Amino acid sequence: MSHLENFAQIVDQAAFNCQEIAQIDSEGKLTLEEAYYIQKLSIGRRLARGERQVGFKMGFTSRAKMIQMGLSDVIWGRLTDTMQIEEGSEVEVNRFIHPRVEPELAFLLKKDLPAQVTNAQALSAVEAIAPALEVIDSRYKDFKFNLPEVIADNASSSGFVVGSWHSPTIDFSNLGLVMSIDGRPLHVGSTAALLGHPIRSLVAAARLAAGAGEPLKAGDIILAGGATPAEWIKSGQYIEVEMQYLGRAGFSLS
Ligand code: 0L1
Ligand code: MG
Repeated sequence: MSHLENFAQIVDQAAFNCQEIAQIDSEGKLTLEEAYYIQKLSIGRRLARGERQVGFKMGFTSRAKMIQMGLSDVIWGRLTDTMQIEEGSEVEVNRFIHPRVEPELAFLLKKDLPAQVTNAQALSAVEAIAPALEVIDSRYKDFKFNLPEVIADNASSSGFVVGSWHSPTIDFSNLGLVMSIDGRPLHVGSTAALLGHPIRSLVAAARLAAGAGEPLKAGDIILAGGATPAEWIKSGQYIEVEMQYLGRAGFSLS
């Protein structure tokens, strides 16, 4: 087994067993290319166990966060069917290590997308949009990682909830949203936080997924990125996002 396969096994087993791990690259030797290869191998292990890939997640799509992290591009990860949490349902907290949640906009595609598309071409491939929540649950101890490490760890993605799908014909460039826990509003934001317009996140997803040899396909779900800071969550809470015109998406943790 190569050292990259070994790293993929370590992050996959951490996710599978809900057990935190030490950083795999504390000396900062991994390249971004190697990190994405580890992610691919690690998700490949899930697919080999029978999971199905249903789409992609985009990360660090807030320009402020990108600049703060010294990044020049967004990051991405893969979504599988077992990561999806049914809207309104209850999930056990022991399915996670130290979960946090962030509000997102989700896209559902009706057409395949090649690597290079304009905003208008990306929009024409969108079947529907929905309010969503992403559960991020870094497998690393104390949520501490460098950039290649978080990429190798599927960009911290662990779960997601999607609300009702709506036609993308409304202007979704600047929809207000509120994320609340147990009815208490914690973060207020806008879809404009996603690269200035969420469609740019989909354009970036098309470029990055095709660049990795896995172009976006009809039926894929794309999470466009966190629109506010993420919030820690714990057992007994009900977590919800309400988005202007699109309604709510939520789940509870038991
Ligand atoms: O925006 C994102 O979904 C990035 C998540 C990776 C970083 C983190 O775990 O905070
Ligand atoms: Mg996210």
